[in-house]
Amino acid sequence: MENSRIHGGEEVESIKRHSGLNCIDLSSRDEGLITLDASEGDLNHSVHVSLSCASVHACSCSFQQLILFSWYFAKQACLDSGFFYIINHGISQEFMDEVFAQSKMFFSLPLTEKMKLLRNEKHRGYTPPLDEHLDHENQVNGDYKEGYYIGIEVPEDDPEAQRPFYGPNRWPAPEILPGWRQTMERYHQEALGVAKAVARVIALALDLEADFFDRPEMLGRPIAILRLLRYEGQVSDPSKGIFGAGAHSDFGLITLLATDEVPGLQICKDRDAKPRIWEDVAPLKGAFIVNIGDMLERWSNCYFRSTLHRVLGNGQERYSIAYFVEPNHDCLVECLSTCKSEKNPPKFPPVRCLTYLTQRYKDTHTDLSSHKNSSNVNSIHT
Ligand SMILES: O=C(O)CCC(=O)C(=O)O
Ligand SMILES: [Fe+2]
Repeated sequence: MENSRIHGGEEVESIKRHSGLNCIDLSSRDEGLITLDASEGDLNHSVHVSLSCASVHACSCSFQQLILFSWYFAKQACLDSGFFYIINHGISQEFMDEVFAQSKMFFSLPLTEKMKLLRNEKHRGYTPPLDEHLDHENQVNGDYKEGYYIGIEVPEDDPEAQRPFYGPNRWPAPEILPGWRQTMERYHQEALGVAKAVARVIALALDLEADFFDRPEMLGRPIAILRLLRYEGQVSDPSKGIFGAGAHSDFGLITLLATDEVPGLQICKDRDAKPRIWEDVAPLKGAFIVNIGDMLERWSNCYFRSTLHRVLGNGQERYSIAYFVEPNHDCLVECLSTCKSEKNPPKFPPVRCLTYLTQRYKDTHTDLSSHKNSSNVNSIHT
């Protein structure tokens, strides 16, 4: 079903219900086998992919003839929309439920408590509503969501702690939220394992060695940022520039997104289309929604596209957990040898990860000094 929104006599966007995303099943990652389950359901495809091997091993399953196409499916997921689900990723449902429960407990604290943990210049801690403003062209205010950033924990006395995006995290006091820190640290670690597994599939899909992204300057010592999110139960109105999260693409290599059962996420496969067509991405219990970030678009010379997405509030409170995966500060993000040719020269100049990421955070986040009197936060909570 499709419907359109008319703004000033001009059709500005069109909503197409239900984007059928590809689904990759990671359950065989320790077996060294690649199998393909071509079952069809709500999801377009379900693919079993080995992540622990660089090449296709013999496959004893009855779908042998389909093995040849397995990378095609992995690749297809990236080419189709830059978004796909992964299931059987190894993080248990019980643990995911616990992370969501702890996230809810944090956000239900009084605003004054949360503001004590306001994000710092290293992007650690609480981000109040409107702190992020993702789409300056179409949003009147910022995003109607609050968040909490947790990065790689680097102790103060470690020289690496001096680097941007590294250092100690901000943690709620254990008397207020017992076990919170332990839960988030464990999730951070487990999510990084899943991200590395997905990065191996992506490397293979780009005709690279499977461990290409495992190198120290990449995901060996990554900038990986966990972000808890809560959308207040507000109804978005694109015609008035009100969004839960404005249209954007993520900055890094990939993002792993876990959501509750409340819908709201939409993708737009062609950012230049007029009108833009937005497709709903349905929540899928137990799955991560994976999307490709802008650095991977640059690495792959636009072969894999980072897809525009946004969140529309429908009046229900909504929780999600994003895990943003970026390489090390010093990583030079430059066109991969497998993605360029004489006829297809690099479309972007090389850029250092830190330079790029710093700029993107600056472009999308409020100046920290504006929170000094925090009147913009209070005004939307009264
Ligand atoms: O909450 C969601 O579903 C999406 C969040 C998102 O896109 C982001 O934080 O970059
Ligand atoms: Fe995003």
